[in-house]
Amino acid sequence: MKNALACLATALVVLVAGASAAQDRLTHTVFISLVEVKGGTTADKLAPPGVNPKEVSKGYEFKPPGAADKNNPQRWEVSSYMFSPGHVTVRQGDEIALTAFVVNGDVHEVWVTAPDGTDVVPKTKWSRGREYQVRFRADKAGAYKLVCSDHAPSMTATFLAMPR
Ligand SMILES: [Cu+2]
Repeated sequence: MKNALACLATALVVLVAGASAAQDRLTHTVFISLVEVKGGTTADKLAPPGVNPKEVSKGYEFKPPGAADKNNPQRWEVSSYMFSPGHVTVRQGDEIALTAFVVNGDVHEVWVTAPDGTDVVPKTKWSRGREYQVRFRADKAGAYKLVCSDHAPSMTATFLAMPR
């Protein structure tokens, strides 16, 4: 009888702890924009890069002197596609309700991977001017990655799940 009571008390403690851990779990509503930031200068001020930025990442664009501006042969331009914000911190077990809006780039092929590399949001295409909503739970501690294959590796957003 004493053992049965001890078991019951233990079960209650586990139940209460489980309930409070579940209540602790938050849903984060995150708004992300897919954007392109641009920069440029002229070759008389700064020589263009020796390595084409497109060889560093598909997310970087480069217009060399002569191609950037027909009226200014010295002008060269660079740009980078990115998720903004690109980093979000949550706690393990939290849910992320992501709303994404495509500002720049006609199409982005995106997906979300868990820290162990499994897909938590399957590959899909996001087009300019549209808003998309996806949800996933960060069950594992570590980095969940939103990746765009068209502009990898630089067009990546990280949802870092801190261990509980
Ligand atoms: Cu992209």
